[in-house]
Amino acid sequence: MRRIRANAIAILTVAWILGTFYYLWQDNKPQSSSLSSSASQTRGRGHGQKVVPGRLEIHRDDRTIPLIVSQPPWAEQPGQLLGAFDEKAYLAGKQLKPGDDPYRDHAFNLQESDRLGSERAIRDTRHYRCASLNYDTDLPSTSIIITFHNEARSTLLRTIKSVLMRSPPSLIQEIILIDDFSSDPEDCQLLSQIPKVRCLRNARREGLIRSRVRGANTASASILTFLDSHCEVNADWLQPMIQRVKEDHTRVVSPIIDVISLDNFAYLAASADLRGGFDWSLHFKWEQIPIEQKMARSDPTQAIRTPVIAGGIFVMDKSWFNHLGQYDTHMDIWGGENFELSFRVWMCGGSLEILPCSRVGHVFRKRHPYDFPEGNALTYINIADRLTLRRKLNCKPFRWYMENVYPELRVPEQEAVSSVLKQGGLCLETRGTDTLGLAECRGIGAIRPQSQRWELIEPLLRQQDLCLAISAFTAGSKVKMETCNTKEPRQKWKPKGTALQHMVSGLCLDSQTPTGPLVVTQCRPQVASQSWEPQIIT
Ligand code: UD2
Ligand code: MN
Repeated sequence: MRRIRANAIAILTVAWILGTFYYLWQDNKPQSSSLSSSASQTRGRGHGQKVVPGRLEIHRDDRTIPLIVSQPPWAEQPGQLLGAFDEKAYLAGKQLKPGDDPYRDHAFNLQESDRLGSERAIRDTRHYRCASLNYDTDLPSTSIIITFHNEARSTLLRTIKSVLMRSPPSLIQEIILIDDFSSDPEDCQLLSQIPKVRCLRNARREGLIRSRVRGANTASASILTFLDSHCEVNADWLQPMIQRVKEDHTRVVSPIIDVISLDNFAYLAASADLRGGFDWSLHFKWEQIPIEQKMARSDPTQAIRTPVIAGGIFVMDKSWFNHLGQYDTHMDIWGGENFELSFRVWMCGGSLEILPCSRVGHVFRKRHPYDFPEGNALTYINIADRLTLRRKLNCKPFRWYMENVYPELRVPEQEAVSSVLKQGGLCLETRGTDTLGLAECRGIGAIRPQSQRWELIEPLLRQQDLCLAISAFTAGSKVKMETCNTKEPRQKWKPKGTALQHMVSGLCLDSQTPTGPLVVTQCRPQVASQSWEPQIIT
């Protein structure tokens, strides 16, 4: 009897383990576009200065549309989309040999991409409210520009096919491929057989910047759409972008860039709360939308202002692209052009947006799969022509950009040394964000507590991302800490002797009673409760 029970338990245990494995395997299958409950992916590079760290927060968003996007009504016979092009022969023409490392040539799993085929259903990752938006029926058409250097056949074809299948045909004027001197010229020739596709081949390696300019110069539509050569566009990706550009031709818009796994090609939804940013080594990064903007967003379909774009996927009016001086064609191979264009767009009268109702998947890789013939160090060349252009266009200075477009960016030159601010034997201290007070000075040197470390980077008095602010412009008002914003008048301070004066109200920081809340009062010279002696922390 005991043996029977033991056997039954063993059988049940084995069945349970097998069941769990089967479930996990199902979940990881690339065909399945559903997401694991939470995942995160970093992207980075091993190429010296051109490392692109950044973080894409991938999450399961239960508010997305549960539909699977496969074929829209206009693509009832996908065969017709490709005309005389022989897909099978094209894909069979270049295949991974048994034993080859599937990551070697493209820095993604080629075997998995080839296995998937050129067409598949993916999850519609938009917020469900996106599906009920209406777009103008007379939207202008666009020229899609895709540059590639030794792209895998299956990923490139999937990019093209997803565009043809998931865009209203009337919006696609043409797809311009620029073959940036790939080793095999046949890819370009074969793909040109697809209706609407034109392929131009560079006579030497130019890099993606000059290749895109070449594509833009030959484009016949009034709107340009740039894509990388390993993308997969999602449902209704194009209409929101063209609509925004049609309404205002100075807008440059990009989609939310979803993640296609470089390992199993699963299509994963990226967070809708991110915008583009950078640090002072000019590394692009995804960052959270500032909290004030997030709070003000009542409509999840609304455009998100972004200081910079990732660079690969965007829609821009052609005449605006030309007016702004296209790209700096002295830039080689890869990198930096997204910053240069982003700054110029903002400073010369335009704007940059991410549109949450437009989603495009992209295979983010961890290394460049191609070489940099001249090396990848940035050599500084004469930029006189670009400076002349900026003057001609009457562009605003970079300071304007920092103050108005990206006030959250900290400026390293001004990165003041940290100090404690002493009054008598006590130190100015924060207790949460709402209360400030005087307390015994704690620790010495580098081990001073964060709550007693201050940086005066005029006009801000900061503690990391929080800044000292007055709550009202009248004497006796309390002070508090809030997210730094150089434009916020309540946060502007300057030293006045040993006092700290609020620039707009002219009032001074005052401790009144050592235990009471800190306030601002009329400035009075040499009053102990208004004296703040900085002592630098070494
Ligand atoms: C990101 C951008 C990319 C570009 C780059 C900075 C996205 C999704 N991607 O890097 O578009 O802005 O940042 O420069 O935002 N290519 C050529 N010739 C070359 C090298 C590359 O045609 O010499 C092609 C390449 O095949 C691809 C595109 O340019 O289609 C972008 O290159 P990438 O995919 O290596 O860049 P990525 O996505 O890491
Ligand atoms: Mn790419």
